[in-house]
Amino acid sequence: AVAPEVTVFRSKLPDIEIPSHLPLHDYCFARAAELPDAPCLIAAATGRTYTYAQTRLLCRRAAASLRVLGVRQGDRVMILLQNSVEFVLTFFGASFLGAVTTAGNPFCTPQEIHKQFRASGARLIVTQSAYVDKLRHEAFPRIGAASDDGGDGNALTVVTIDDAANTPEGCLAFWELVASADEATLPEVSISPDDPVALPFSSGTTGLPKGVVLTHGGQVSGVAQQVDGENPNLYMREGDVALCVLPLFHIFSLNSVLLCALRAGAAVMLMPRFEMGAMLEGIQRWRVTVAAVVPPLVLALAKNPALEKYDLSSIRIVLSGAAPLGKELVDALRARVPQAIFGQGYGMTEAGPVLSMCPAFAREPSPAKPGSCGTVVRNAELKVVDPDTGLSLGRNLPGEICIRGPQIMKGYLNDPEATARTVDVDGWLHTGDIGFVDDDDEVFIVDRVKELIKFKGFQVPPAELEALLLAHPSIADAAVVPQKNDAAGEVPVAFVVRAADSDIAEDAIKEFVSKQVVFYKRLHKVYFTHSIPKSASGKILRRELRAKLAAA
Ligand code: AYL
Repeated sequence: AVAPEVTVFRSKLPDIEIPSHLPLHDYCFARAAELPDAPCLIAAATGRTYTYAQTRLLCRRAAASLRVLGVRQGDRVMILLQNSVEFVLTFFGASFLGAVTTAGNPFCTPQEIHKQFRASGARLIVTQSAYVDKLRHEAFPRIGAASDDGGDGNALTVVTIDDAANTPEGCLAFWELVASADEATLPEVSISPDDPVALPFSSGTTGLPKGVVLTHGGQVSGVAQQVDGENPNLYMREGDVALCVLPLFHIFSLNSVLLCALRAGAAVMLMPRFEMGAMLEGIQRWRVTVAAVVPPLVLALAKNPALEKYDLSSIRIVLSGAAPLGKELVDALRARVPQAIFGQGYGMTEAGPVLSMCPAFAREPSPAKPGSCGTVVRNAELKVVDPDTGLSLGRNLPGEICIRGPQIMKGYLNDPEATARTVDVDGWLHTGDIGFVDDDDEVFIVDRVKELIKFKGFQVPPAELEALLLAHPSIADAAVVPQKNDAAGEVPVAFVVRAADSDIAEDAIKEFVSKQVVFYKRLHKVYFTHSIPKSASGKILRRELRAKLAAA
């Protein structure tokens, strides 16, 4: 039989040489020797600035500290922090040892944090004192130094970044460890490109959150595809200041802001949380040039009259990602930041994460249309397939977007079945996104075939909420689907079949869920129904439920 023809879309920019043999830390700090005194990290909250030489040295001391605590190559370290210098030091500290970082959202509930903690196999958590009570939940091992656990080796080591005087009982003070660490004691670690470096969690196209194994070689490739070469797709250079307000525990900020900025020799302005006044203040004070945002942030900026009071003239790039950005929204903000180029990146945690990037961000820019997610990154292949037949589609025909290249995940942690469902034998990663490529090679995302709900760019896996609902004795069956929402993009809503004789009310169900989940997973509405539509094989027919909502 003749193999069916495949239309493969490539970047308009030529492929580049990728130094994927380098460990991620060496790759990202490659310019530190040349730019020792250039600003690397700016802690917006305190105004403290760390040069490239200082940052690299502190990362190596953080590595030495982790090693003293028993962290070895291949071990997992959990970070539960808002954006901070300590986040960066821990991430690279682990990398220097060949250890793997799994970063969690500190606002999650103890149960949610515990799931990631347990699945990752971490034994050490770097956090701040405000979150330590969550780790005292019964699900976690007892907090204590490895030596005082009675010898069973099961104690949980917790390092807190607060002033030493505020270190909670049983925890260790980050800066005391770093101050007494000797980077000269760091062993030579031999790291191969295939070794894991980061373990973010994502539900992918179906089911519960899973660990996404991202390797040194993969992350080096993913960053290089954005910022390396003669004509970088996302042009950043020394002197640039990148706004880092999106959480580093999400791959967008970690990869496209932190790792890309460091590789390019730019500075990263770290903001612990989104607070409009502080953010505008920081942009003005530190002359931010590259702002990574999500659509709800664009909306908040566009609506805020206070913008007029700040000098935002330093911004030259506004990179939006993680959710669709409409033309109207861009137009609303453009007037306030007229000199900036607005564009999108399209990414997925499993894809390493970037699939396509606005070509107007390149050193030699080419235009992008409103609503487009840019063109596929260099050194990668993108195709669009019919979601039913799997056959490749040509230009302007919407289908499931697939990506292949050195940047994609190695697989899901300990889950070969889920990996095989997502990355096929030919190496194509199936995104579960519906989109098309137009005559100018620009990618447009139009829909999603996967279950995922996105609240302000945060992942809300329906399967997780459905499992919680089904555990309630008054609920016989349930399905959770996205509903369109102006402020958040999408919000999760539930269809619920009450158990026989139950008259449980909407509020009781909402509260039952709220108590167990982080804020963005809360149900916004409960619709009572007599049955959940399912396929013959028992799969929820989510499309039918979404259509019902659209009609309502
Ligand atoms: P995850 N437009 C529409 N949908 C998007 C976009 C976009 N620009 N970007 C991401 N999505 C959706 O794993 C899409 O459904 O990673 C995709 O499969 O939390 C899903 O979000 C993945 O969600 C960048 C720019 C990273 C974006 C990202 C996104 C990471 C989000 C780096 O430079």
